[in-house]
Amino acid sequence: MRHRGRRIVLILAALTALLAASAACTRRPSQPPPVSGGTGVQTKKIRYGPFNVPNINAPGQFANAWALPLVGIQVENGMVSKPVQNAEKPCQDCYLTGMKAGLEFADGSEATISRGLWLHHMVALASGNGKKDATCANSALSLPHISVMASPNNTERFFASGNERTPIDLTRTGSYGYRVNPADKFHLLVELMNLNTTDADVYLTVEYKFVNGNAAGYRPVTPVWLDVANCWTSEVPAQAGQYQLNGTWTSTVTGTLVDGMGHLHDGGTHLTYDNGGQQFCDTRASYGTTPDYVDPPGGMAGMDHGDGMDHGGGATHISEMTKCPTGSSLRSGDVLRLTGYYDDAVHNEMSHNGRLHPVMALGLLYYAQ
Ligand SMILES: [Cu+2]
Repeated sequence: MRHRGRRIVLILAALTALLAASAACTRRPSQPPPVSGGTGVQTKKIRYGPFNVPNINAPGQFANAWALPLVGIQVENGMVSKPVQNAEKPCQDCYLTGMKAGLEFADGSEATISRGLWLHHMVALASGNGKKDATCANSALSLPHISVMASPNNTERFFASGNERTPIDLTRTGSYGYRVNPADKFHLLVELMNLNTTDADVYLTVEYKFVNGNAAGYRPVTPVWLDVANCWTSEVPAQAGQYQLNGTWTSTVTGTLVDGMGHLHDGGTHLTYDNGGQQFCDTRASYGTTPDYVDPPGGMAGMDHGDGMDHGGGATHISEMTKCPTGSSLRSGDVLRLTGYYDDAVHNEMSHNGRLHPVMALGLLYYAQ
């Protein structure tokens, strides 16, 4: 109890910092004009930012720094974690049929691991009528929602990406999309990492595919977020050896799976979902499948290997996660469980100054009725 006063002071200080950070975030006009697709599907890539990412020797800047020690996590150097309120929408009255995140420099070239930059992760939330977060709506406290000054009862997480940049495609089995209404507002949570010895200015990009509201035959999906530290930081301390991380949720949703993904950090091998013990998805991690996800041989100029950061030359990092098969059904009352599998004998976990980086096990499933 004697820590309570100090904790409240910390929380107040963090909320003040968060408000200041949110006010500093500005909207940016989109760069390219919409491109028409053959079937009424349009593509629009929006650039968000710029975000200044501190160098590997500078302290990280976290909007929710106060919350991390409560779950045994410390803020690392070379990282920025920032909420963006009222982020630009690709369309006003439409269905989003696909989304893919990216990270780029001002000149449009990709900011990749091979250049020392990590799209650690991003989360997109939508506020508006009927936008109730399936898995956090009944939670007394939901940190992702607080971060963008919203409530899980009017705001839901509808897209997320890690560094592996898994694309979401809601048209795998038919004409489905994520509904966007004119009054809805988008928000982002962005966490980036820089392993160079100089600060970097980068832009988060999201390539949206969408059909306008009057497109015939499209039906809405409900996003279901599952997470080992759900409604909280999403990150948990890493462990040594072989271990599993679990998250469960009793469904309030009935529908059929039209797309699904999982996200792990380095050290992860695969992530499964089951419904009442019946496995319906096993998403597998691949490492270093393109040169963008491999540390350059002998390291790169400016990348610091001298202080225990385990990113030596040639190390590979998660570059792909396979998608869930479609078609499984979910009913209200079913118990949905996610399990993330880690094994540091198979793939190294990230560490800095001898401390393991926190890990994640999370995913998004999209259900249609
Ligand atoms: Cu992550």
